[in-house]
Amino acid sequence: MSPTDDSRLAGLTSWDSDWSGLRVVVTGIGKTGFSIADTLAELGARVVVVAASDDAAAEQAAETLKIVGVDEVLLGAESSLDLPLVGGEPAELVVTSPGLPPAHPLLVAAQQSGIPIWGDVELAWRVRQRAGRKTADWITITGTNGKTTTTTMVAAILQQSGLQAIAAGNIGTPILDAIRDPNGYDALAVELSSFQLHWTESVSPVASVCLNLAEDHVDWHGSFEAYAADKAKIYQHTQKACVYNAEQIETERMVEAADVVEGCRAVGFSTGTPAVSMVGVVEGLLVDRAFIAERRDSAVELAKISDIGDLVPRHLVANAAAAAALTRAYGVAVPAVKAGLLAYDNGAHRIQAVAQQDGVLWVNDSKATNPHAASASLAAFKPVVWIAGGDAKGVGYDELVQAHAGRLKTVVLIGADSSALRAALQRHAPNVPVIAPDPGETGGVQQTEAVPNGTQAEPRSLPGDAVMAWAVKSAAGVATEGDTVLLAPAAASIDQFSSYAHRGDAFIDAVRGLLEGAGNK
Ligand code: UMA
Repeated sequence: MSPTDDSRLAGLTSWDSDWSGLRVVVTGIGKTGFSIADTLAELGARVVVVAASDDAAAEQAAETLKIVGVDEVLLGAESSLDLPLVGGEPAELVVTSPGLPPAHPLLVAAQQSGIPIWGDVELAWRVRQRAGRKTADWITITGTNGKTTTTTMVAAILQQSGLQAIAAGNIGTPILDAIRDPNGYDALAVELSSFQLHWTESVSPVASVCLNLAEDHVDWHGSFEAYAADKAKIYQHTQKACVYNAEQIETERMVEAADVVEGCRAVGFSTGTPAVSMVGVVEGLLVDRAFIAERRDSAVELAKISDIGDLVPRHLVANAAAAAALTRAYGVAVPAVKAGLLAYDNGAHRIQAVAQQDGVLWVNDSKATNPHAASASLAAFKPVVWIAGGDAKGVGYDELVQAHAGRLKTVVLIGADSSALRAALQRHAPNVPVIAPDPGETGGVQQTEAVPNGTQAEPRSLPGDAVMAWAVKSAAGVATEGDTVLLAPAAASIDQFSSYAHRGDAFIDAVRGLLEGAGNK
């Protein structure tokens, strides 16, 4: 069989199709690459994995993949550049991780040889149907900002409506893991990055949204136009509703140009009064003027904006309106939207908007006590003045800093010893300014260091309050309109505070104290 036998690939549209012996090269051995290779091995394909990484995690993943039936794993920067043979013959398909840009030599070689390239999302869509299991409906979400928040809200609303549903995709759980869950799901809230959309052709979501569009990832895509074109693919083949941002015309234009399923509607979301066929806001209420029969002259209340949280910044209102539009399009009943938005509020100290003044949003995510949790909140904002550090618990920060370097405007370090985080910043974000406590600036810090050996300080005598006041003041000195100051320490609090709640309260007190002081000037 020639490497370009498209008819075989065209027939691979379910888990139960004949994948056996298909010769596939998989790129990457991170979360995505692992899920792709594992899936293909289970399907009976012949798989060679290629990845630049050759650290302990990659070696471990390679060992596991060999055990589950992957033919070969080639690790290391040099071997990752060439397109390998599979069982001595040319590959019939490449399935790639999102981190590799299309200009990557291996992908260019595949294209030049006429070998099709899919992403994990394309593969997941094709294997989503499996005899004897539920087939989940997909609601797909992209946009430059707010994807993760909106995806989380969509999942919460779906769950509150009684459906088995989770958030998956770029948000962190590879979509192939969600697809292969033995219990199955009714619906998936799928966050898709522009990288994933680039390699996706067949996905046909029930409802889809591009939340907004701003310049991002130009290095990967080659140009802003190419990035925008990949974002626009979110709307392809949508079945019921293409949801667009009524406050950003580019997203409406994408919908107009999209090739959708007959009968699919364009539905807007807005943070203002909604026109017909929109979800928007009237007098502090989130209202639906799209999915009710009497939409020409009335609207139905879905939730109060205050249901989302105490202080709701505009972008969060927009995300909630989009999530409501997507889930209403799917047929979710009105009360589930309110219940979902209430459930979305994960409680105090978890991505909690504390104040918004002079265009700067102050967010408390003291509960982010490890890099993974901090990653989720960092992903929700840009640009970020990041207050971070604490008891690192021996974890590494390379991946976290690498993933979010592009969002960081300045980092303000707290914590008795934040050397691990500082080193990672030096390695992966060398141009991002780092502000660290200077002896004398935060009397409290010096006090701890001066505590005689073996003396156990009482929790409240820990220097946390003074450190936090210093950190907030330092952040205020660099934050300008449009920035978010985010406390997401990626570390435990016990070195300077009695608990993460104490650390969060210290942040809230310091922010309010500072802003009230500024307001009184
Ligand atoms: N690799 C190469 N050559 C390269 C680049 C990478 O071989 O040139 C290999 C690495 O050696 C490694 C693997 O590829 O083995 C890493 O793959 P990856 O970078 O695609 O990362 P994953 O661990 O698979 O995580 C990906 C997403 N990462 C990216 O898109 C960069 C995660 O989104 C996502 O959560 C995960 O899949 C599950 O779906 C992160 C992200 O930053 C959070 N996304 C960007 C964003 O949101 O802006 C798009």
